[in-house]
Amino acid sequence: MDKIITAGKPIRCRAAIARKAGEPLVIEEVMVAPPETGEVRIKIICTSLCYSDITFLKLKDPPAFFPRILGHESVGVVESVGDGVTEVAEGDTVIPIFLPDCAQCGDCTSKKSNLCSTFPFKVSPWMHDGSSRFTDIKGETLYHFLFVSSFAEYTVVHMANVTKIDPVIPPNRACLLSCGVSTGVGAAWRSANVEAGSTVAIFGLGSIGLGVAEGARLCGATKIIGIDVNPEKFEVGKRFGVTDFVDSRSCGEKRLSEIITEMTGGGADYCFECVGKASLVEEAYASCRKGWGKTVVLGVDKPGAQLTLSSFEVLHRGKALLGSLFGGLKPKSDIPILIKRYINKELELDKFVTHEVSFEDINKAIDLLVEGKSLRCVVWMDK
Ligand code: CXF
Ligand code: ZN
Repeated sequence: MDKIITAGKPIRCRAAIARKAGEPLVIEEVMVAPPETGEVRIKIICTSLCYSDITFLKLKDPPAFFPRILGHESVGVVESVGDGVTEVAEGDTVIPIFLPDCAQCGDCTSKKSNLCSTFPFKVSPWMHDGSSRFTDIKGETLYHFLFVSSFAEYTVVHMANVTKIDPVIPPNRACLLSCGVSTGVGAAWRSANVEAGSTVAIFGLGSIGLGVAEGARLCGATKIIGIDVNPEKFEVGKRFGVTDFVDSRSCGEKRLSEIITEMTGGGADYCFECVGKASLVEEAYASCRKGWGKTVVLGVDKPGAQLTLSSFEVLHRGKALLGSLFGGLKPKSDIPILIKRYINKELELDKFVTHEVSFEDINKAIDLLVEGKSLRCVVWMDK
């Protein structure tokens, strides 16, 4: 059969649209415009759910926008490329990643940063040029999400947000590397640079916290303390290398940081805040070792949330506090390394996938995550 030529023309396909805050996604036919200069159109193979999709579905006001195509953890195949695209070609397997990497600016060429200056990361409802490639069947514009919008059979992504990968990794594992798991693993590996023999404290054992545990285990940490409000998380955590557990609701008179300081003989070498709560960042900072302790912030708090740290403590304790988007990973150079480590059976991705559903059941995947029943639910577009 002759191949249907789609390049250069709009594609009509299905997408799961967030029409109203807090309501189930609606699968509808949409039009996906061809890629503009520097962009690619991608046929999504599978996508997984990250908690940020839920956060932006539940929010009523900006930075939430409706109608919108959510989704930002995925893998796909390039269907067509826009002008000037040389890095990938039709048929290549790619991972769209919310954090841009132009590979050329002063930040992208520096080992010290993963924050691109040419295409600064922002929580925007548009492509980088301020426009959309999606319309619904009535011609109404649909908003993008985190430069990815993977809850669709086809999406358009700028090359700064695309990493070409070796298709040897199965798609239902590759998609995990787009956000949550990479963020956790990267935070231990790149942001903190955890050394063998270190002590680590992880505040919040959701997928990101468990990703940190996996990264810390890979780096050779010997004591990995998991802290969570739900004691059942310890059993889950053990499978990810968590060696000790603190139930943050049963600290009695003591502050969490007193308990961690006692357990580590003076404070953990590395603390990771994976919940998104300013008071927990303060507790994590108080839990890390004077002189060399490092606290890494991964959780996303409410807009405007402020930290309160004693200036005296900051001066006298000599600790570091670091923010970490995408775990400090540089998408184009670090994701291929993580894939090699998965293929070499070092990085364990399989244990993060607790459920798999077909696209028609995407709302089930949302419910599983909201109810705390899944770590990662993979949604197959074509099964
Ligand atoms: C997050 C990172 C911080 C802003 C919102 C989205 N990334 C992915 O989940
Ligand atoms: Zn995410």
